[in-house]
Amino acid sequence: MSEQNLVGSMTAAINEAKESAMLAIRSTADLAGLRALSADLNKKDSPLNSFKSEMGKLPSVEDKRSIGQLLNAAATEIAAALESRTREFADSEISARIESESLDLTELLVQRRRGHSHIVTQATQRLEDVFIGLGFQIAEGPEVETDFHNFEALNMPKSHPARSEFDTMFLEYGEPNSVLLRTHTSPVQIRVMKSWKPPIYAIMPGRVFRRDTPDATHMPVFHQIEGLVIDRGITFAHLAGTIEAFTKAFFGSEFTSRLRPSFFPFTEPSAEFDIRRADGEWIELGGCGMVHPNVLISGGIDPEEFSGFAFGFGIDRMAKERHKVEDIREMYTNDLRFLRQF
Ligand code: FA5
Repeated sequence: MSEQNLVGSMTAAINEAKESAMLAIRSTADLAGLRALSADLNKKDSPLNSFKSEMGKLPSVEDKRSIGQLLNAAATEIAAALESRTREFADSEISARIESESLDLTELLVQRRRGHSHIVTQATQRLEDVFIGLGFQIAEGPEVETDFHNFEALNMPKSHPARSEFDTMFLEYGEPNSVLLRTHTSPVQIRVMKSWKPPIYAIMPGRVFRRDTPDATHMPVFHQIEGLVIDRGITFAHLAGTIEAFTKAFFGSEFTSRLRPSFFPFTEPSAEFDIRRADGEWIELGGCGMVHPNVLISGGIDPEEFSGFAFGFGIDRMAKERHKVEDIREMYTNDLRFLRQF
């Protein structure tokens, strides 16, 4: 082959090798493939590198130089293509990783519905706030009570007819009929009198139990709030004034209340406390009266020195009236559609 032909065919072969290298670079699918291709292209016996030894066959210096320049240009072009393809893969791999590792935080933007206190708990807290505002302190007593605290100390000895009004649930514990689920919050009066010294201004909210058949205004388990004031010179006027202030604060100024004569063994005189609804109907909310001297004595307080008043209201009925709920049982069906309204 003449020298001219040799240069011509080497030039064509170098260009072909370069084009096929460029094509291979463009068709690699990922960074690992590109790295393997780069290693192949840089091998000593790769098509382009093998021309470096072929070059020696060229007799003239000019031809060696021109083929050498062609090889260098091809190597530079291939190196540049490898580098730019490497960067392309690296960029898209980073984007893919960012995409796969990113956290979807959109759910945090969705407002979760928060739960809230039950309508009766809300009423209890509001009652506590009203009475704390009037200068009262909160006390609590046990739900499982003794016959002594629930009846005896409240001026209801075993033979007393008023006991039958409280349909009592007794526990099989100790002497028969000596331990029970408290039928009202009044036993807490005795516990407070025994452990605090007058002057006493206390409220005692809690759960009570009676064998009542459920209906629109009755539940076998319900809530009461007891009030007890013991001080020097306390009269029925203080009781009436306190109830009036409480009614306005709890139900609003449009509600009116009345006290009607009644009977409780632990108060003398006694009254029933009613409020008047917008439809004109009177609703009984609780009992009240001046603490009976026998009860003061049971609590270790001298009736000659101190006098006081007490009251016990049904919290469930108050919540029912405040929110105009038709039937008290609705408050305990656990129907979220009902509960979410309050
Ligand atoms: C008593 O329980 C007395 N201890 C109240 C008292 C305290 C009087 C201090 C004097 C001094 P009575 O049984 O009436 O009283 O109940 C008081 C209130 O509890 C009732 O007016 C009513 O609002 C509520 N209540 C009574 N039974 C139920 C029931 N089964 N379900 C829901 N609320 C009830």
